[in-house]
Amino acid sequence: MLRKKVLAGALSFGVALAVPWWSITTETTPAPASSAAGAAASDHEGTTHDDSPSADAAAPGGEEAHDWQAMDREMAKRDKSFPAKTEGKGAQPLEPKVLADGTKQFTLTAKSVKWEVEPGKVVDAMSYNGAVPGPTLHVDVGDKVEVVLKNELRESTVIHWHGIPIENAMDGVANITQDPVPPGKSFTYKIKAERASVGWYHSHHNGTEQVTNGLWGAFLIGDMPLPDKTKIAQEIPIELQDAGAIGLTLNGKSFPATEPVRVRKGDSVLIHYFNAGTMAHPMHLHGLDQLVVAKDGFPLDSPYKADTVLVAPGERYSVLVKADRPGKWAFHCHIFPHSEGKTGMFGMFTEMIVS
Ligand SMILES: [Cu+2]
Repeated sequence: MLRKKVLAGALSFGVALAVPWWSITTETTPAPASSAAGAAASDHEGTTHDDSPSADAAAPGGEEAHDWQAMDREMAKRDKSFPAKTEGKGAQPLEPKVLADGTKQFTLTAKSVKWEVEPGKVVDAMSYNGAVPGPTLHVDVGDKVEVVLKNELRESTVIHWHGIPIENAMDGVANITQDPVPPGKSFTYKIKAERASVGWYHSHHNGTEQVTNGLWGAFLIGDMPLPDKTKIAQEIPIELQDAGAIGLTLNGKSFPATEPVRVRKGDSVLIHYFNAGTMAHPMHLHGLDQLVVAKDGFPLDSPYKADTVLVAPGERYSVLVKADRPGKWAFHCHIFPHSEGKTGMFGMFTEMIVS
């Protein structure tokens, strides 16, 4: 309500442009709860308050203002609830069944699931084996691999192996390389793990819905060669989504239910970003350098440092982070409408905690 009034006021009288930038800054920036901030805001006492998230910031002439203290309280409550517990965890390693001839066999069952994206937000998702993202498959170079897709969805599906060298008939694109797998049926994909890869798998049937609703996962082959033969303490997938039932998430969860990356000081961690979503996300890590070592699983001849790595749909970037500064480092998509708003952090935000 207040927002509409404010906007109407600004449009009718053209006052907005007359408001000096510093007064806008004062009112839009959540101030620290200090006495100075309290004094600065004291001229707004007694004005109409609107605690709803739609209460807007700058009012023409500073006559009307929202309740910044309520805003701070709401933000703090949400931000400090991190890491919040939710049901279900995606992107977990899946052990293969080893067949008599040494073939590593995985079974991925496509099925509907109620998926808790953040506390209290449960969506109707599609999943492999009941989790979003689906299990992480990791095999060695030279392995013979079979993946049995069982379709328990109410519509047909297929699996495409993105970034994995493969025979055409196994490429998993409905009506291009195979018939769609109908509900109740299975299909076995045969893959020879030819070379080290940071690949992923996803539906290629009604992809707009099936992928954004949860049908994707990571598929790693071999080990990434690292500069100076760096020993890593952890290898972590960070799988991005921004649409469908799953929405703005890291590994299938929205802040405050995203999982922090916990690292011991001095350790190195290898992170693989995967973008299963519909737009590019600049992944920004505070305080620690990201050394980009591979693009789409291909090791770079000249790794480079960045603090923000833009990951477009379908892409993978592998970054090496040396945890040389202790602290709780914000780690988020730098498109703020994907990660931070007037109710606090949300969506694609987590922390790298170095201790
Ligand atoms: Cu983003």
